[in-house]
Amino acid sequence: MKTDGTFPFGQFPVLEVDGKKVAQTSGIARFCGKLAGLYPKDDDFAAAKVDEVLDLATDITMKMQPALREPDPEQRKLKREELSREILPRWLGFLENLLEENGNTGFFVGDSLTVADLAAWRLCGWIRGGIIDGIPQTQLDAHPQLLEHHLRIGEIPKIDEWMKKHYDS
Ligand SMILES: N[C@@H](CCC(=O)N[C@@H](CS)C(=O)NCC(=O)O)C(=O)O
Repeated sequence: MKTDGTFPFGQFPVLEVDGKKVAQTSGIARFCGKLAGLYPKDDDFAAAKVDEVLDLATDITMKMQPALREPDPEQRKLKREELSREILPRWLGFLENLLEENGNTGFFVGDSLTVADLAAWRLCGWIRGGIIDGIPQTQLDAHPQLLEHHLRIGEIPKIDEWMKKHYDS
């Protein structure tokens, strides 16, 4: 199927670099991470662990879609209750496990910031931001390390600055 070329697969996100486009969240995140020094360069296993978090974040977003896109109000309410009670606790728990498995360094991979931390931070910010009806701002409270990670990453000065510029105005 041909699209008009604006969105190669008819989906967000798309990144345009020097007039050329690249789609798919993980590929874009890896590209940006490499440019910014936030993706492992010489350690293929660490790189795979970053990819694991990027793809898990995408999986969680996909798990949320049926409840987010349900058109019938009654069904939507039921689906969002299930999302908050069962689906999110299970999948956010997997993210929390990864933080523990990395030895509670405060980061998902190794002992410094990578695009894996940024992906999880923004996913959690969306989930606990109070903008999704039926998903409470306390959704992360059952995952204390993930919540702590989310709050701490958000306090990194450059990230705080970026949020103020893009979200608070
Ligand atoms: N595999 C893609 C999935 C992207 C995706 O599902 N994008 C959604 C928004 S979150 C979209 O643009 N869907 C088309 C639509 O809503 O019409 C990725 O990871 O980037």
